[in-house]
Amino acid sequence: MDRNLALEVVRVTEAAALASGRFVGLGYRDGADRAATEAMRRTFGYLHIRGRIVIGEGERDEAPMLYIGEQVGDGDADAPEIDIAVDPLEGTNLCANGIGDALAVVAMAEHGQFLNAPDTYMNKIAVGPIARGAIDIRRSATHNLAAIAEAKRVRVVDLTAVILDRPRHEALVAEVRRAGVRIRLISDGDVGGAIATADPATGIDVLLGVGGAPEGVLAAAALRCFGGDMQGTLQFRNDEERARATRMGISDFHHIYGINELASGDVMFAATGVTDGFLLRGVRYTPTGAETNSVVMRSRSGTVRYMSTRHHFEEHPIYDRGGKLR
Ligand code: VTB
Repeated sequence: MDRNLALEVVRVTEAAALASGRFVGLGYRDGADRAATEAMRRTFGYLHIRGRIVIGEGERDEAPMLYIGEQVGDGDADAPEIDIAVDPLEGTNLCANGIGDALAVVAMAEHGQFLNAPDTYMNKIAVGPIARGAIDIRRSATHNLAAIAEAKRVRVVDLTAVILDRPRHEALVAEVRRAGVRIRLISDGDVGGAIATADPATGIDVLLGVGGAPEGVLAAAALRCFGGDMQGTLQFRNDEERARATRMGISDFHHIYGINELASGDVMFAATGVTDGFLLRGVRYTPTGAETNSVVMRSRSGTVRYMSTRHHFEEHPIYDRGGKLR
């Protein structure tokens, strides 16, 4: 994969953030998601790749755009074949309600390197670089928290965990509290929560709990670039989900996926903030355009670039609420 691709792909997440940023706090989930998805898809057309969506908006019959299997990019015969994982608007509710940490996210890898995760749940544990190697999802949260604290040379009570605020996490939250660990309960957006573990400035040490499996692959791609660590196990709610997983090539329903099985090889990751978050500022519209804040990374080099971009709408397309370019 050409390393310049990482710098190109940020245009795609910027476009999605600029489009969905118009919907912040409007309470209109579908509009926000559609705007992000349309802008992202259109911008992919400018990339010199033969891209295939492997993690996307859903299966072909349920998603009009960026569905699993969709081809994106300029499609030139000499363009590299790339697998792409997207979440045009991670945290649709966050955007619709004007809450922090809504992100536009893309990860790319050479063909076959991402787990083709079915749209089921995944139990996850994610940490930043200092605690790499200290986690074991087979063990209790209490055990993991002690191991993470030891790796980070802090007391267990100095740690902060991020957990999705869901009834299914009642026992987990109680256990973490018993350990004395502080908790940031988040309403949505566990990709952002996982990424936050990699940056000491966020004060977040670990993500625990069950979220979407596709989001798990995106988080793993980001943590590969940061040098963090993650493990996940799929969780199925019913036989239909099991059947879907089987169709996607999964045979061992109890497999523990390490970070390199979720996202292997040379991985690129880009995210742009839609609303202000742990790591990134949200979109700001200005008299002449807008400003976005993104992170772009590659696993091979471990380079992490934070990028502030000033967009001029007179020179370049305006992204309005319809997600249309004018
Ligand atoms: C998480 C989170 C997403 O879904 O994966 C979560 O990252 C899991 O699903 O932002 P439930 O909402 O069913 O718990 C989101 O909240 C929405 O896609």
